[in-house]
Amino acid sequence: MFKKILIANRGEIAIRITRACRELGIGAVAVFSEADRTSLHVRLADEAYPIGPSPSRESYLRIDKLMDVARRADCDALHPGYGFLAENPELARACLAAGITFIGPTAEAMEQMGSKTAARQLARRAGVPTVPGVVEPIEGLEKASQLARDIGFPVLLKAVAGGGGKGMRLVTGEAELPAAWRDASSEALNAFGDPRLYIEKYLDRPRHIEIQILADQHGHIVYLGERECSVQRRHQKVIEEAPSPVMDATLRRAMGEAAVKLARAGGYTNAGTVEFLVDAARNFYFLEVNTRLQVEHPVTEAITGLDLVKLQVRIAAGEPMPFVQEDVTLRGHAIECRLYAEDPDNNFFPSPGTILARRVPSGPGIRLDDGVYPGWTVPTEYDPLLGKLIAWGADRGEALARMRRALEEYYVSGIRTNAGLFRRILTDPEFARGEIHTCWLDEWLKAPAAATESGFARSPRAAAGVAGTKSEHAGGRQGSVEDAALLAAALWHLSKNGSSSTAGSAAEKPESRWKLEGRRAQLDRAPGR
Ligand code: MV4
Repeated sequence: MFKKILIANRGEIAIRITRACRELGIGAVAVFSEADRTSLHVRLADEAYPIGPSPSRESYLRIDKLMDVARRADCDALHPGYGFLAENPELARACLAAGITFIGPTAEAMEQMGSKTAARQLARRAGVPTVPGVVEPIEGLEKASQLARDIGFPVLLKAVAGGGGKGMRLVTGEAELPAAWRDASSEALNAFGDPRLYIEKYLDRPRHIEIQILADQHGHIVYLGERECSVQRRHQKVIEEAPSPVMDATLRRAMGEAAVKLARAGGYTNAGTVEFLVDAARNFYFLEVNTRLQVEHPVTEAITGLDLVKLQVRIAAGEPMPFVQEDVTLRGHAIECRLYAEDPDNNFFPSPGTILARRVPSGPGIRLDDGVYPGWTVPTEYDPLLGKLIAWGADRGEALARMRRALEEYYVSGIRTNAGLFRRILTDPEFARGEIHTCWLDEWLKAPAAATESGFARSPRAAAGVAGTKSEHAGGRQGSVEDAALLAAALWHLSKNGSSSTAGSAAEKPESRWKLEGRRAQLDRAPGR
């Protein structure tokens, strides 16, 4: 087993990896940029080394600096976490050259999966269903036009180097193709330095369901069930859960076995995720492979009882898989909310700043993986993810109820967070029924009236939070008797409980909560209701 692992990351995931190291009796070595000098991941590690200025280009993305620290600190392995260099084959190569074990797949496996067309070719060869379309980059507009007619509109243009929806364009008819082609390829060139595109049949409102796989270096590959990740905003996951509400044992086995087949064909090792689109008829189509530990891995851990990071480390050290597929049993249901320092009522604008106070939820079925503490300033330089709140329950209903309860306990002051948004989503009837797809959240956010109605069912304590910050409540609408009554009730609540923490449970975004109450009151007065 390794003696010391360099953790080439920051924030909650660096802490998650440090925890695995501790449990395995392995030293955890942190790195930090200037902006992260006082960050929690630095404090919790055994050793910590500076790697340069705050911009990630000059610190967390510098392979030379990471390798330098790994050598100086005498590390025998490196864990890349997610983001930054996690899927960069050059880091895996540099590790190999320095005699340091990269905790992840080989550079070759990462390269193959990095090209979306190469991954599609691999899937086709392995007999894994792909969306109808091409597996080679398209040469030019004329060729694209002919292919689009063959496939049949609507089609999607996608970037060969793609990811995150960049360089992707929906084309509903021939006439739109030239402009879409130009836009998509210049966007792809900008984002990835590679303008090449391919083309797929467009699926209407599919779900995003991904299979977690684990492969050791001795040819044993298992799948650890799926994660439903359809609740996304602009291609960013917001809520994930496991199992998927649409899954059954037959489909799970079919998708799991497809994922394993693909991994085997690609010579894949360590933890990975095979993403699929699933249509309304529950046909599944391979989308892409993520060659890293994912943000949402805890929901899989919650329902399998496995520790994915420890398994990654043990597999990288050459140990055989400690169990077989038949041993993998899924128990209960888990859901994860990504807590961000951002303002949902101001176009999700990042809200960095100093955290003044924080109350962490706990109790049955609750896990909080975060990387912050009161007095710490959320840096402006990086993704403003504060952490992840995970709820487990015996079934989906219990998991959702526990998540709602935990979100009410959660309180942060000094910065805005998206916790209030989760409180609203989690009371939405469609969400509660699991009727979600990849466009669901973007549409939900565009329909404030629907969100309002579904977002009403909240506790009296949440209402107290509304008045806890009185200044912004008017929000451009007329005051009313209802407002006055609500305000009085909330103030009474506050005075009775005294401390600001009581009001805090829902206080990050008072303005919208006022609007919610007000709109609901108006709806109640409307004729016919
Ligand atoms: C699609 C699709 C519909 N049809 N491909 C978006 C990002 C990229 N990874 C793949 N994406 C999609 N590909 C076909 N043929 C719809 C999406 C899509 C999506 C996929 C996963 C998660 C969220 C999404 C949001 C919008 C569109």
